[in-house]
Amino acid sequence: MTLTIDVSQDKWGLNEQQRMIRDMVQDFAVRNVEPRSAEVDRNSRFPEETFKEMAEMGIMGLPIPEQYGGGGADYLSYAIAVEELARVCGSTALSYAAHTSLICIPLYMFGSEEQKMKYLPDLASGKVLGAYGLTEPNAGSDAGGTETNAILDGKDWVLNGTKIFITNANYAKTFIATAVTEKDKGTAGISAFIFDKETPGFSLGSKDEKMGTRGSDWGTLQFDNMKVSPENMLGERGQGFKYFMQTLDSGRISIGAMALGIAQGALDKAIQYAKERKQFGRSISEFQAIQFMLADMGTEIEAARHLVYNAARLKMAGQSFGKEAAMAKLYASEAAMRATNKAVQIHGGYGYTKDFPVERYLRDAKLCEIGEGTSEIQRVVISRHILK
Ligand code: COS
Repeated sequence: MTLTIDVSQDKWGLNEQQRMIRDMVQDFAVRNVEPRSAEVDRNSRFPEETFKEMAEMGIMGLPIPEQYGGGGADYLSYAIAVEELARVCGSTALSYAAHTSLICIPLYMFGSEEQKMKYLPDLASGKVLGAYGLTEPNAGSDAGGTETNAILDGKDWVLNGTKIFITNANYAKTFIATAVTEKDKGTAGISAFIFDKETPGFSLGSKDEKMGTRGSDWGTLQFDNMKVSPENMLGERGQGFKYFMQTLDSGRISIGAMALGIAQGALDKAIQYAKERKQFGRSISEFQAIQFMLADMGTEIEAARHLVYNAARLKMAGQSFGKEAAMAKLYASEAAMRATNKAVQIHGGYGYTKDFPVERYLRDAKLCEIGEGTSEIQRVVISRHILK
């Protein structure tokens, strides 16, 4: 039997378009994103200029079909774009992922044709930024415990409540948020609404100081008798919880990709430092203690990449992928914590300073164990699938 090797595929089985997108985003990340990464972290500054550049590149709605203003690429290409951005700047990767997979994707998946035509072209082209409101002061892991309510007043819905920790809140123009429309129906009484920043009754609340991903904006959404017309309900009444759960299934692939990129970036920096740093008359990369740390990091990163790419491929093939997405996010984010911790250790005292980027990678990696469902929630999701 002869084994044929498809020369258009590389080690990760990427096709020509996926490799082209990877190379393009990698080049952009190194040239434009990395030079800003330490400053945006230090000043908690959302890099608006980077997002304008990414809009010009056409990657803000990468997995959305071109007819709606998107890039028409597949989900793996999008995950790779997140990975390459995270390799140099976790903040940029997070805001990018939130915009694309938490706003563009649910609008595309659940929106009516009118809603898609109204909102997607501006969002997917990156002309405007989007934000997604699920989390509340009393509804974090228990997303079904949503307290924001929507009451029918004539033909309009009137929303009251608060959403917290919302990525891109202060820079977004279009929002999607959940609210309880039927109190006695549990999660089946939750609906989702699309609205604009200028909607009367909507305001932005205070902004908490973050530990990591400090260049990625987040904020509080406040609804005080915010009136939303019935045409702005996303999809069907009472389906909001399920829409958001499905949105998070996809979103978790991108947080896995973000963790993978952070881990890879930390390994890149650790290898460079280990080769340059001399102690006891030789490069520290010649010491087995350092080599073993690098070997563990490399092994876990490859395992994480297999999980993330596999989850993306299952989604693309139209197969069930919720378990695999949760596994990819869980493993990649915990591997990123181990890898970034080792990268700081390899840098020694210098790693503990702001003069080297690895301490930022460690702080950014922590987000991946919490955002879009904590590691504990991923284990709940995985075990439910396994026991089903
Ligand atoms: N896709 C489609 N439907 C889903 C689903 C999914 N991934 N997950 C749950 N559902 C459906 C269930 O099938 C159920 O429908 P029926 O009532 O018709 O049977 C309904 O949604 C309620 O599901 P369930 O009973 O499992 O809800 P729980 O309250 O137990 O919550 C978890 C389940 C814990 C998994 C959910 O609350 C969760 O993911 N929490 C984390 C939230 C999170 O990630 N927050 C971070 C936001 S950052 S943007």
